[in-house]
Amino acid sequence: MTTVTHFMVLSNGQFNAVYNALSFVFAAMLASFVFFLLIRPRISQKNQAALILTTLVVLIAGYHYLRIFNSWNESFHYAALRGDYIQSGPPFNEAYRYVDWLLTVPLLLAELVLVLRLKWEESRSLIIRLGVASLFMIGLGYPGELAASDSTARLVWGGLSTLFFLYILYVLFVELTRTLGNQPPRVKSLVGAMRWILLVTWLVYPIAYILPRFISNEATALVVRQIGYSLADVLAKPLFGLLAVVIMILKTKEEEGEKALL
Ligand SMILES: *C/C=C(C)/C=C/C=C(C)/C=C/C1=C(C)CCCC1(C)C
Repeated sequence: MTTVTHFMVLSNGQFNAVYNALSFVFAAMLASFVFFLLIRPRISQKNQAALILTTLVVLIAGYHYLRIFNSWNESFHYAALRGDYIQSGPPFNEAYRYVDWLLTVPLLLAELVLVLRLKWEESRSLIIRLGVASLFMIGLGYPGELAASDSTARLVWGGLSTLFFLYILYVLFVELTRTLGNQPPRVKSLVGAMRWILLVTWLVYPIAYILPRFISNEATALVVRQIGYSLADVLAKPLFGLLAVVIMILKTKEEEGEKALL
């Protein structure tokens, strides 16, 4: 949580860049939520579990973006005489993001496993281990987020959190690969794409976490972080979900023949 305890000033451009980014992400979450609901009848019964997860993820994230957006608007006020924005309301609350991740990250990982429709014992073991690791990754990151940006505490908590991040990557890129042998080629390449999107977009979060250490201007650091998180969230949730839906459609077609064409 970036609790700004002293007076911060944002230029017009800085304030609006974050305002527009947050508003855009809210729209993307809302639109993908409606899309996932509408596509439901075209997805077979066996693929519904993964579809429900992706629908919940964008619903939860959409709700939190609304709260983050409101918090942003409440904590800065336009100073007409100066032509910039002054931090004058309650502190901008970034705890919403951590609550959001605590719920959506295990769901996203379960979605990636469920979309493959492996044997239940295999899926269960993967989902439990990925879920527990993700709770540790986020839970351990949070105390560091509260610590000062140049503190050792931030590095230590961030480092512990990263160990669990590496474990998740190990499970996805080593263990999961072993189970991909039985998947049809098109599904294999889509799962490959999902894993790469996951890797590249999830790296944004630890980078944004450590960034304030290297950007000394507090306002710039805040703006860069918020825009970084916003972009990562659009790719990691709606876009990731869209790829999962394409896999579900392919699997539905496989079961029901061509009549299930989109
Ligand atoms: C939709 C939200 C997603 C996919 C959030 C993902 C968040 C992470 C991968 C966070 C990772 C962190 C570290 C690896 C170290 C520093 C602390 C965190 C929590 C930012």
